[in-house]
Amino acid sequence: MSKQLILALSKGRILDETLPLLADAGITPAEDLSASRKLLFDTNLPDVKLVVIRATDVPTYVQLGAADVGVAGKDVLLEHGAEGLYEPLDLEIARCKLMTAGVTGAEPARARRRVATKFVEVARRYYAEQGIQAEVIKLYGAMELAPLMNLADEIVDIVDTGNTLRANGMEPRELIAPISTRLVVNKAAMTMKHDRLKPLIQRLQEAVAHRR
Ligand code: PRT
Ligand code: MG
Repeated sequence: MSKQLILALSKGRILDETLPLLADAGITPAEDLSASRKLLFDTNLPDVKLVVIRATDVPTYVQLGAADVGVAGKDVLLEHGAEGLYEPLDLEIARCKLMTAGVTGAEPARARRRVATKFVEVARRYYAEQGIQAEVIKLYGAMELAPLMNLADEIVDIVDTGNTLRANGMEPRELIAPISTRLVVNKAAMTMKHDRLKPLIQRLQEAVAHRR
């Protein structure tokens, strides 16, 4: 295994908040990420490279060792599973909540509940733990539409301000998990590249603490 470090960053809303933390830890991209169509970037450090990928792909890259380190939302990690990954640090950015939600004022269906979500594993686990029979329906976006269209009784989705739910006649119901962005590390890399990873994690931890 080479001593090069590859960091997998989630594109989308997490990226803008990740870059200042990385900068504080001494890592800056060699070019403007948003101005480029590239996916693999050099940094100021010759042995550190960045890949900028779909948030949902980050755990896969790190788990399989294509990247040593990743930055991903806890929601994505809960859905993907933690096998082969260490989660040494909460970056405390992009905070939100994984919640159930339903049509405002409507009673949750008592019998078998139809639940639309992109978080099918999280939803299955949650309803099973609650002892609620649920039929989980996989969607890739616009979960808020599902109850309005009578596709589902409830959704499992990310809630921040609740504005998206309200705008669609829905309300949050139960909290499944508080969410923030986490640093994940490939388990083998943590051992093999410990002398490179330990100071990086340390510096990121200081950057996070500094922001509190
Ligand atoms: O594009 P892709 O399908 O991969 O993901 P995405 O566009 O849903 O999300 P992206 O890439 O912009 O960011 C994803 C990560 O940001 C998530 O994995 C979370 O960890 C984190 N995060 C933090 C959020 C939010 N806040 C958030 N508010 N991800 C999504 N939202 C969405 C939510 O899906 C809902 O549509 O915002 C809406 C709710 O916001 P409120 O304020 O109206 O409640
Ligand atoms: Mg997106």
